[in-house]
Amino acid sequence: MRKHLITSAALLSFVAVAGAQAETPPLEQKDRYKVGFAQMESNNPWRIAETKSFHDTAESCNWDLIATDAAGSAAKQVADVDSMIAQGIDVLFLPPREEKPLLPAVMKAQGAGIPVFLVDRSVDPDVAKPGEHFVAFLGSDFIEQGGRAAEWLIENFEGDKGVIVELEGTTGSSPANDRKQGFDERIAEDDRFEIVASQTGDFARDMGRQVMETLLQAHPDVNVVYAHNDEMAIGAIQALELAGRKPGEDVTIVSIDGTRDALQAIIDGKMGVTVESSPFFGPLACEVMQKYAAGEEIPGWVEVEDRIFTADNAADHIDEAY
Ligand code: GZL
Repeated sequence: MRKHLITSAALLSFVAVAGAQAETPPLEQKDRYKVGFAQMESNNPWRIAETKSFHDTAESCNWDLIATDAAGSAAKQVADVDSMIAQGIDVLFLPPREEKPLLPAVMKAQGAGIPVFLVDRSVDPDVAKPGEHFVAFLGSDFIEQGGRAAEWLIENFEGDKGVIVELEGTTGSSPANDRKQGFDERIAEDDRFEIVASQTGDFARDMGRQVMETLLQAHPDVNVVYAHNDEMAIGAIQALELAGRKPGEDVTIVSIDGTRDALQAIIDGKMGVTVESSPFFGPLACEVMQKYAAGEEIPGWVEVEDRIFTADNAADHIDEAY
């Protein structure tokens, strides 16, 4: 804890200095750019699809791309950014694994005169501001995603009593914080539902399965699972079937992302809905970076619009899924 406090104190003083730079560093227009993409992990289809999206965009956007993988460690993700700064990148695209631990990476890049774009997740909004500490956040409205999952459940659940187990994403990450807030606030408006347990599965399939197995023991009457992402939802389906339950018949599964396995689970009648959270950030990153280099004003939040996949349309979209 003491180390953390030192970091926080050091960080706050650094922010005070960095905060003095009201503007984010400029990006000069040039033929080729040395671009850093510091990925947090590659343990699920979503992460793999996002990283591929950046590699697939590099040549068409004149990027010499330096892409790293922190294997699920926020500390290593910070170290990866340090290394990119030392290599003299022109611009940094960062999906911060957790809101607070990645603040030093944002501040160091800013302090080194490197414009930072946060993709797919953000950092602590009480400390770092768009247009001041980073150029912009490119990503979805996670609160709305959680709210849409709850709305689908309210509209489509036919029972009198919904006993909900919630599988949360990575602790301290902006999607986990906001998807919880959005769902919990909206579902509270319908008194048929009660969230009896809420626990992190770290956005991972196997941990989602393990947590579901444990919560099923404690709450055998569960008939709804809300997972913050499809990987954990698929893991929960595995746990439920191993316990003799019938997902889609005696348990309603609601989730977020839109992966191929989730769309297949919807087609198979095991999952009710998945709210899209697209991983394909490469083209958007290119477009926004080019506008910034051209001196255009970039909004602090470049919002990605999300579709919703149900039994009505899953088969129409599975071929484009990842
Ligand atoms: C959302 C992204 C989340 C996905 C998960 O933008 O941060 O992280 O929803 C992924 O599947 O692990």
